[in-house]
Amino acid sequence: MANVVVIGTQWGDEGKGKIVDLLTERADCVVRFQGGNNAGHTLVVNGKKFVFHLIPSGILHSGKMCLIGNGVVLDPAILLQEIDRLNACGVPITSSNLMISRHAHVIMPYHRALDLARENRKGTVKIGTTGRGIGPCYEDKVCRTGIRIHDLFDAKALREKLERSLEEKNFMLQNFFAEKPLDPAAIQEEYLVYGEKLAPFAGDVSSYLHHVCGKARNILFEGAQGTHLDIDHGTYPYVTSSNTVAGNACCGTGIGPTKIDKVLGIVKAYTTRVGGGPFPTELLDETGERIRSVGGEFGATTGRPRRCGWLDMVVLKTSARLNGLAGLVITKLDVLTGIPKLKIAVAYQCGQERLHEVPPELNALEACEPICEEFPGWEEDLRQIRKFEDLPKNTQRYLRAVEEMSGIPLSIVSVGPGRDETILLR
Ligand code: 2SA
Ligand code: GDP
Ligand code: MG
Repeated sequence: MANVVVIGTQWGDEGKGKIVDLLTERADCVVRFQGGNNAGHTLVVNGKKFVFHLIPSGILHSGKMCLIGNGVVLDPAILLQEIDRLNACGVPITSSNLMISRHAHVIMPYHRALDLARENRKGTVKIGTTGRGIGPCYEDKVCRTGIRIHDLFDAKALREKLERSLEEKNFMLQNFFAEKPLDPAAIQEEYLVYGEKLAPFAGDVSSYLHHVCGKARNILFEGAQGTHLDIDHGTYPYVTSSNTVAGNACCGTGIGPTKIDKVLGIVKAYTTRVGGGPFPTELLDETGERIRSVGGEFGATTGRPRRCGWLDMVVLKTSARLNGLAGLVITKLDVLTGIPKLKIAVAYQCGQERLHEVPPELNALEACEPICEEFPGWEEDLRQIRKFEDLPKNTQRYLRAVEEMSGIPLSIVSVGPGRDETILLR
């Protein structure tokens, strides 16, 4: 292996968790670099299901270091719950397998309150956030009023920051959203306890990774959400509040770009999206419903039904450019079994223009109609297959078409949620 960034190429939930778990066998450490507990990364190992929101998906392998970088926004109660749950099921979490950056920003109760209040306000654009306080926490980071992990270790500094923040936040909550104000003393008390519990895990993630890189060892960078949810490059404003593209693996952990060897793009064999925003290949019919129920397409954090549609090469080609993809992993191929005719969008018709990449502004994208190519489906169950040559001919044709159209070589194919339900190509 090498230092590899694993990125979602669509709108999230491509199966990044499963693939990161699989690749961890060959890695030394796994690091999250953006997002927070809006993410839901699912692993199925020996028939047991795990959903991780903050803890990197390599944690089930013993002897591997999992790290949460400075670019992550961290809700301490959720992280502590995940730690407790893992400890309870026989996966001990200690400072020798988990490190969190002292510089990661902390999601506070007012971040969650503001996120929900904005989403619930009538007459405004609904992004369809997860309601976890992600956006407001990143706002405070950029505004330089955020609270970071190391602030939870200093009662006086924490109280001062809380009072300053709450002056403004309570004004907004009460006067603009007609919500209850929050009490700094109660928050201070609660968060100092979190600080005490998290202190053993806090460290300098950048230095740790630098040391690992110095020894030419293998780091996996685990992306969350997907490329088209990127705050700069995604379908703004229907995006999350962090940079989800591969470039942020550096900023979100504190390592230099020369240390990244490869970017692997995870592609679901069809497309899903949860939350608002344009989705050119969305299927609002029986096929969409069938994909949702066979694929179990419900939010791993909120349980919301995910919108489903055909695979979209315009989306994938744009992702290839934005991330510098060197390899593809296609997941959930088994979900397409039994659909007689499959479609892949190969371009968009936008007025008189034919586009091969996602147009940069939302109104243009909303006016796009997908131009689809049809592929014959297959009836065979794929979940027992472990070699590319053993896949039905039509499945092979579908995969080769994705590879040819994207120009990116196929590395791995996933035919089921289990760690072993995988075909390795190279
Ligand atoms: P937020 O909460 O501010 O990040 O929401 C902004 C948009 O980002 C989308 N988003 C996601 N999309 C797909 N999967 C995500 N994780 C969960 C999962 C989602 C869930 O694994 O299923 O359980 O609902 C995720 N997180 C954020 C979100 O839908 C908004 O469109
Ligand atoms: P992530 O956010 O990208 O990690 O993806 P999620 O965990 O939110 O959603 C992916 C879902 O698909 C999870 O329930 C996985 O267990 C499941 N999954 C992953 N790969 C496959 C696959 O190849 N086939 C099937 N049927 N399910 C898969
Ligand atoms: Mg997910």
